[in-house]
Amino acid sequence: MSSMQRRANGREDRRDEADTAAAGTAIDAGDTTGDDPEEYTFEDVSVVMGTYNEEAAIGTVLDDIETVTDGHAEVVCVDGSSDRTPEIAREHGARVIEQAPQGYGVAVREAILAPNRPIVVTTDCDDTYPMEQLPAFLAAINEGCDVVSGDRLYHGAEAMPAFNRFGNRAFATLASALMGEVVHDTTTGMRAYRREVVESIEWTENTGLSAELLIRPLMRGYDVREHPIAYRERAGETKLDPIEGGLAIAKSILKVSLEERFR
Ligand SMILES: Nc1nc2c(ncn2[C@@H]2O[C@H](COP(=O)(O)OP(=O)(O)OP(=O)(O)O)[C@@H](O)[C@H]2O)c(=O)[nH]1
Ligand SMILES: [Mg+2]
Repeated sequence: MSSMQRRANGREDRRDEADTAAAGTAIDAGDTTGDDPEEYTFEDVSVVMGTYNEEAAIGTVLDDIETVTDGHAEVVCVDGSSDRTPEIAREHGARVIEQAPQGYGVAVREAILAPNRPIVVTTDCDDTYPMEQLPAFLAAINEGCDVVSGDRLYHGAEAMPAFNRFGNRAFATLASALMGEVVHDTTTGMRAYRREVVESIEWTENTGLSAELLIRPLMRGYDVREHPIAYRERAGETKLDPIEGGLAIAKSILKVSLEERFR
């Protein structure tokens, strides 16, 4: 039986277990060397991101992915830049899809759906997320998770601007109350997903896409687990207006949670 068939057969069981699987579990890095033919390796992984004028960070982010995955993960950038970001991405072997800048979610949705490897990992292209955690994310998928979500707030996220930290805690509280399920970080950019999860759901949000990508799978009974991660200070300029973006995210959390509840 192929690993994909084995996992598809186990899907209903995992959905039933999902109520207890949601939050705050530390995950150990497991065997990602590929010795077990039933396990996914980095050859099954696409690391994807929206990139919008990130020339200060993209080289470091792509170098880190190359080092950590030994060059085995595929990298896809959906790019709307007017600087050298796409050239640097191509020099590092990434696949670059050009797209006029239309916001975070429009780019990331395209980036998630464009490749066809069975595991997709999202990140921001600003050097805030620890690519050295990729083996732990893959190990969690191999343990049966459908979605592994990097929880930046667990370790305190000191490098995050205080306003954003407050907002992110508020979003998590709001989402937890609406879902009836405790989550700690709804707006993280670093997650791993089984492809079948992202392909089976219709995504509607833009700035709020990150929250939507957590809320809809969780409320549909997928095995979603938060994994604590460190968070670094951003390289380069933010692309998000904190007030306008924050309001859009709060609206998305409300809309998506209610849609899922009454689905
Ligand atoms: N292609 C594309 N990428 C985008 C767009 N908006 C944001 N991005 C990318 O999406 C990622 C997230 O944007 P950020 O500016 O880091 O937003 P954020 O993480 O909420 O804010 P920070 O706390 O400043 O990091 C980055 O890699 C951006 O380059 C867009 O309109 N088009
Ligand atoms: Mg960012």
